[in-house]
Amino acid sequence: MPFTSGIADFRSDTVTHPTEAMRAAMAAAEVGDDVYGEDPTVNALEEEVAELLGKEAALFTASGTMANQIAIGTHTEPGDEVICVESAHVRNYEHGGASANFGVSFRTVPSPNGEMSLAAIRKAAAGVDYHLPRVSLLAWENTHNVSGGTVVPQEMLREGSEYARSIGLGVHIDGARLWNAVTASGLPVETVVAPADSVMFCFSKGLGAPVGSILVGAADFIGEARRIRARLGGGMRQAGVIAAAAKVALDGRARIADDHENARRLATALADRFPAATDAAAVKTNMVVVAESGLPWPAEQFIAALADAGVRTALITPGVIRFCTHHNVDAGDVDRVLAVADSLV
Ligand code: TLP
Repeated sequence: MPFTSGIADFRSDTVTHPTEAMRAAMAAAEVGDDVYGEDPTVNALEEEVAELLGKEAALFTASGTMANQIAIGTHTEPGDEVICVESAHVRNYEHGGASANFGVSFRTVPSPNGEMSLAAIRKAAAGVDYHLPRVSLLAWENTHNVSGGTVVPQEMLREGSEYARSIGLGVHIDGARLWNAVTASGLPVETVVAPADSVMFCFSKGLGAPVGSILVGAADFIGEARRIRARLGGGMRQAGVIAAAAKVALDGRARIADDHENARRLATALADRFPAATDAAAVKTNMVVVAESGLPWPAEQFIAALADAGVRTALITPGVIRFCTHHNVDAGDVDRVLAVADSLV
């Protein structure tokens, strides 16, 4: 359902508003003090998600950043390094949280699309014995945000994770958009997350809930994660109110396929007009990235013309515009983008 404001906001899938069903569930939610483990709605959600993902336990968190930070804090000791792609959210978009909160830094793998080959992981993990910091964690991002919601090939994820575990590393998946990866791959969620010790996903992105993410893993890992969540000030008391909306969002996850179809149509139509700006074949989930270098006008001009037409979008990295689809933009909003592009040509 489009925003009642008439604005089509493609800046992110974080911008969605709760549906009527979410608001009704929030109003009716049974609550308790979650710091005492007494919120029945949070407890039910954590149990359901752990079972769905084939792990032992789960921890509801205020945000994806908090879930990633807790995971890093639980897997590492100060001075350790985390292997991830150089464009990873955990490295670039969490305001230095890993180093500020836990004294951890990153050993990065160059990657245009979130992929890390076995050879690249081996190379990154090599040489730790005498001189280099200990590496204790391998962190994937699936889907990978800044490359345009790309899905990490499952065999690569499995093989790299198996190697990492064989040399004693923990394995975490930043699955902020896990359900987009699951929808695009057609694999059971349990299979997608099986290679990892911990995984987080967000209710507040493609699933469309107003607030909340969840960290999932073994019971002892989640026990320690709960302690770290408290340290970060992340205990949320009567959080059943937001967990209820998250549950409605999770139950409605089949809708994500519509977002993928809208993104695919937008990418195909933009690629028809500006073949060097966007790679339609690469669009498998709910994002379309458009390179300024392939457009006939500066990105800022396109963004401003879209804004004049009530369509919001933004740069995700310098020179790259990102369009995210979600439950508050529809096929008509895709047409609005294309009409602006046509009016400028
Ligand atoms: N991503 C946001 C911005 O921070 C860039 C967005 O608009 O895409 N992991 C990944 C892969 C993410 O994309 C995000 C948010 C997070 C973690 C953090 O989630 P929140 O915003 O809930 O802290």
